[in-house]
Amino acid sequence: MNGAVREFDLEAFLAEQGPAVEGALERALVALLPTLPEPLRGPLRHGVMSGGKRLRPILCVAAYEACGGEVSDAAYDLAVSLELIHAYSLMHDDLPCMDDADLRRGTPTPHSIFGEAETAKAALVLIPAASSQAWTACLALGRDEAVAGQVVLELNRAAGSGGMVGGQVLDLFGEDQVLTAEELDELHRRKTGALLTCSLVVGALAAGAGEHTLDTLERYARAIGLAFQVADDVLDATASAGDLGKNPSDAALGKSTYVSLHGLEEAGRRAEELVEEARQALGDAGVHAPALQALASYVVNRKR
Ligand code: GRG
Repeated sequence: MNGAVREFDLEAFLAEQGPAVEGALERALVALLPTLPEPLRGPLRHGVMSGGKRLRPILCVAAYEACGGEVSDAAYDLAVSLELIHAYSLMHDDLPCMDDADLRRGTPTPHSIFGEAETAKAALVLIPAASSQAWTACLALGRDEAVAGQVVLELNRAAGSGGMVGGQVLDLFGEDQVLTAEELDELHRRKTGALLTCSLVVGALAAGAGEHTLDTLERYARAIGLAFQVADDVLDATASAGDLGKNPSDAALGKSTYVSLHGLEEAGRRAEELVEEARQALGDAGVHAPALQALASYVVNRKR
């Protein structure tokens, strides 16, 4: 572990990010909810405001700062566009036609409180809302329309069939099958990795980063994206529902995981290797980003 990581107070950093992210999510909802019929407001608010680590906006803001951006409300407004996509994905993922989960983040899932139909509809509202939010925030940060357009494109690519939706399809079709190691990597690069990677790319683009820095952050992001998923599989296999805030489900759904394919010990080793790879990417390129260095470890050492 290098000195920068040792000295960086991640707990204080996360404690500071929390209210800023929640505030930006609240601003987004205040604009969005009045445009919707009443029955969609409950599931939407619950899906967006039920907690969570807020990792994607935190990574986005950390990348923005690492690339010289000055943090402001607009930076958080941009960052939460990623969380809006993430929130929709979780609302849909938990529906009976997908992973059929009643519990997430230690609380009942939106459809188990508000019903499937209203939850499915409310979640869809978040997809265009995220694009509008990203566009407006980029312009507010002083970027031109070309950069704002690039940001919206990256967001939609990451969320789409080449990214998160495509990964989810592979996940659903992979149930009760033994995937190869390559197939599992590809599934998670898309399902989880694409949006995590996009979080850093969007933050960097909004700060006006050049190609070299963008490449570096992408290398970092791809490594932590996979590390995040390996850690997720380890947690699903080892932690209790109380600790996870949701019911472990991989085995029950017959999913191939890093643990089922490689075993617990090897999965843990792989996660650590990926964290090192992420840190190395920053170090090699001379990107000074203590928050990102520390977040790489957090991704695998988190408890839920
Ligand atoms: C199949 C057409 C079609 C669409 C599906 C539902 C969906 C679109 C995609 C879901 C993909 C998905 C659930 C990805 C996220 C996986 C994951 C590891 C979520 C947990 O993320 P955390 O740990 O959660 O960051 P918190 O609660 O901290 O926000």
